[in-house]
Amino acid sequence: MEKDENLEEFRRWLKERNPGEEEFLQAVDDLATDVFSLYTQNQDWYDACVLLHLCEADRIISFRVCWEDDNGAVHVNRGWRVQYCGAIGPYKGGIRFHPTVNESILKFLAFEQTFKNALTGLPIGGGKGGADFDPRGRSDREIMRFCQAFMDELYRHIGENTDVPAGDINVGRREIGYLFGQYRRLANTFSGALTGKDIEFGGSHVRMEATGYGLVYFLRCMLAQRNQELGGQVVAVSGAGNVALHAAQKAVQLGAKVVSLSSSRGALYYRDGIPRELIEKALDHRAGSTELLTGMADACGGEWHKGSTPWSFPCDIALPCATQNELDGNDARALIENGVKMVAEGANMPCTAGAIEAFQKARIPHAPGKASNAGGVALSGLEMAQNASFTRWEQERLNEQLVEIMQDIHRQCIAEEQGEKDYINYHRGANLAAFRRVASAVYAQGVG
Ligand code: NDP
Ligand code: 2IT
Repeated sequence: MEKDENLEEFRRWLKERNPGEEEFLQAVDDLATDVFSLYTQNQDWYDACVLLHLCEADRIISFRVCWEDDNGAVHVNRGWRVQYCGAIGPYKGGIRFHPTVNESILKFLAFEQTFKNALTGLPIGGGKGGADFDPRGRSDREIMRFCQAFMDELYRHIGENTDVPAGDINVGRREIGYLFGQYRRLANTFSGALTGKDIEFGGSHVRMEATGYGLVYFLRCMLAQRNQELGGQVVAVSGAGNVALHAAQKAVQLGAKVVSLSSSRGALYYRDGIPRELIEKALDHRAGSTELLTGMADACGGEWHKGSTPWSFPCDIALPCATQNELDGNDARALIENGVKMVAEGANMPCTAGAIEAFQKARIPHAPGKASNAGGVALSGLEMAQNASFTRWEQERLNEQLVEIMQDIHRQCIAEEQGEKDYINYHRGANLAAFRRVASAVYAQGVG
């Protein structure tokens, strides 16, 4: 039996080849389950082992990051860049700084990114990077020195036509500024080798907002498909970072009631809806998420649920926007019991396989991150286009393009979905549409 002749054989092969890499196995399994028959039925792709090709990164660079804290103590961290698939364009994807970062997590993120980027329709390949660095409690100078030390190695592997990193967890505008400055000094070139830059040095309008706003634009398409509107819906959001706050802001602007936000230490719940001014003020905060949310709870009279997630609160729509596997089967069942009608992922792979199964069984439309959070990387693609043409586009035009891209991704999901009449399996739709584009590009460029 060939390893890609039968899904069970394929799974066994994959597991043996990537021992202990749970997140990577989860991400590949999720895609392979949906696309396996499409793959085996396409003789060209099958003969060229396209699926097996896509189970291996083009390359993984791992390196030492050595830096000095404010007291002169030296720290040694580990950094990575996973250049997963360059068949559609330069490697593209964020950088994450978090103590939990490891090769499995970055491989899963780079794998997801490859298919997400394909859905945007833009010429961008898939990559992801990061370090096992914990920025919590570090001074601004320490963050700067860490970013510089990280770039001391990374700079030789990236470039506007090679690999273009951006932000992810704990890497935002400030970190991208430090990373870009060090890249510019070392490479002695001013180019669009990173996205998410400050508007004053090559950044794009709407990039900061794009993931959260794009998520809500996608959600609006899902609701419209069912002849529903966002106005008046009760929305539970998790996380309190870039994606969560911009999603909350846009949802409230469009008339929804956002009843929760969360951090790694607990959840804020406010039944009457977190006031818009508080969400907007939060976008400028510099404190950690927990300090921010406990402060918000005091300011609006909301409840702080220490150690909890938002998934036990009643809501119509759930938007997990914090991190991978933050919503499991039990959480999904609690949400369903409490009346959830729709779920759209702002984070990458926030729902476990058990959660997805529970939503699908209950016929709750569930959008996977590779479709619903693609707005961020899409705007990054537009930042690359502006940098390459030495120009800057207006905010309104970029927002319209973001809306169109999210509508187009929604259309692609539906076009692929030939399931039941009354229920759209966005998961399968996104996987099929994305795989079709990546597999065609890999095949057309020859085995190698
Ligand atoms: P931020 O660093 O801005 O915010 C992350 C938020 O998630 C914080 O509130 C953080 O709380 C919380 N969080 C992090 N880890 C955990 C955890 N283990 N358990 C519970 N909460 C946690 O990151 P982003 O908003 O940029 O990213 C959030 C998600 O969205 C990630 O999955 C990322 O990959 C994805 N994403 C990001 C894009 C972007 O453009 N930034 C684009 C597409 C997807 P605390 O401070 O307590 O850790
Ligand atoms: O997960 C993601 O899509 C991101 N972190 C954004 C990637 C990018 O290159 O803008």
